[in-house]
Amino acid sequence: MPLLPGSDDTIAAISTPPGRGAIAVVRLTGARAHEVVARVVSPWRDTERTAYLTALSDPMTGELIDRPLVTIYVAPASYTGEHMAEISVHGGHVVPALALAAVIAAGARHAHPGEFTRRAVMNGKMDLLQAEAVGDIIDAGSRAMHHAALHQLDGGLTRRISELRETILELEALIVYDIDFPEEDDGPIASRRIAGAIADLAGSLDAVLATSGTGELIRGGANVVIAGAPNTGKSSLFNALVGYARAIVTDVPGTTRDALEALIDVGEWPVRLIDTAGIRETSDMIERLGIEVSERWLRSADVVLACGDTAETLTGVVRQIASMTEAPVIPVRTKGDLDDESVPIGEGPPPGSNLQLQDEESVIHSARGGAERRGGLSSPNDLKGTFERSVIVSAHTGAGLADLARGIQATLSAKHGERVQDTPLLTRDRHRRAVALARQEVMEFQEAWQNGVVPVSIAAVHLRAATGALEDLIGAVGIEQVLDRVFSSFCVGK
Ligand SMILES: Nc1nc2c(ncn2[C@@H]2O[C@H](COP(=O)(O)OP(=O)(O)OP(=O)(O)O)[C@@H](O)[C@H]2O)c(=O)[nH]1
Ligand SMILES: [Mg+2]
Repeated sequence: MPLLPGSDDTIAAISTPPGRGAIAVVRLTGARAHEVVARVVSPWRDTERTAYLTALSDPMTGELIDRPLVTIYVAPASYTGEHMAEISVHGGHVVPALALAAVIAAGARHAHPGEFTRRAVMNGKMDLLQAEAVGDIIDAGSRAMHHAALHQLDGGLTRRISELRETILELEALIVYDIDFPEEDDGPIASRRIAGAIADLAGSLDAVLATSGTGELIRGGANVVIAGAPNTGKSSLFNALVGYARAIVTDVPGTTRDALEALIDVGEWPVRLIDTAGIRETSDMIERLGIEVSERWLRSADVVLACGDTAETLTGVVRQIASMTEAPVIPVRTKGDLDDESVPIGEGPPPGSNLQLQDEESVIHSARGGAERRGGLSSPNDLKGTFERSVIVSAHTGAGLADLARGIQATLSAKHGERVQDTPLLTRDRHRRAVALARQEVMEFQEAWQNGVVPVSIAAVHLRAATGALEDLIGAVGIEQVLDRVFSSFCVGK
């Protein structure tokens, strides 16, 4: 039975990225997928899940297009749950396009974005969270995101959300029992049990909600902003960490105007590294706009690398930057190769050790002197903590870069807690909003139930809404399953 209007039509798409490549895959799904392929290939074989070599021709002209491998899948044992076919043709710009045109001419239509996975959801092959995980695996820019997405595809988050949903349904059953047997001896016990169940539920919802910070950080990467005065080697440091010459580097102060971003995968926490325009007073309008962008990034930073190219200037730079951001600041002394006391590669102190004790003392001293600040660090001791993380680097020799990468990871772990592998994470705003809504509804139920202003059966509407929010999150939850559960907690004969 088609679940969507028109979902019984057969769709086709090139499933591999465009451009040169050894192979490209044209994929079809729908009731007539096999029929369509049989019209364009010869020989045609209906052997399931066995790739075979055949000839693909234009169904109108009979002209040979390629010699592809064809694999067919018989419903429901396929990705979408429908009849499917995959035609593996040679890659490049021409053959895949001709192959797609051939299957369209033979009766398929062009697929919409995500339509294969959408059909998989509609046919119960996966839920919404798993469908999102498919997208996340494809888009993963880091091992951490890949790992989280794989866990989600495996059903990790679905199981956790389903458990929460079960708990709400159990609470609802308890309420129904309380309504039906108010005169029972264990009436007050039931009330205590209900209060306990609500508290447990709120705690569990909070625990899941608490993963959203980590989840969204892993998905988007932590914003690590490189900031400082012009010409201090920020873009050079950015390029050295990214691994290629992404940003323009010159000896002219004010080179970087707009902020540049790159995702780097240097440890547990994926990092979105941001190179910004050097901060200074300027009459150049474009540069000033760039500085405003730097200031915006500083406000949304998770960690800031405050760069100064001499020990003397670094102190002032750190204080200035700290006044512009709430994020932890790592002081970075750049161009370490120009400094006799710089740390050669491989001989640096272990990560986290104090590389700049002298500067730390001087900062504490000057901070006591009452420097003008607009927030950020609030006491000299905060600056002390900041300088404990300081690092000397050279973009030219690579010295200190590994220490800096470790320092960034350690700062993120200190801020967000150590990552626990294989715990389901809320990685999207949609997830967070759904669980937050469920929590709010549970709290509203508690209030209504405690106040006793409305009958409990009416207050329980909030529990239904909480369950609904979690069901929307998972998607594709069979309505029978919900109804079964609700009616199983009703009394016989009611
Ligand atoms: N010796 C040495 N020179 C460096 C190093 N890093 C950068 N430089 C030089 O410092 C100058 C400025 O480098 P940039 O990376 O453009 O500096 P920036 O901070 O991005 O400058 P703006 O974008 O203008 O704010 C260039 O001439 C670089 O070659 C380094 O590690 N060692
Ligand atoms: Mg620059």
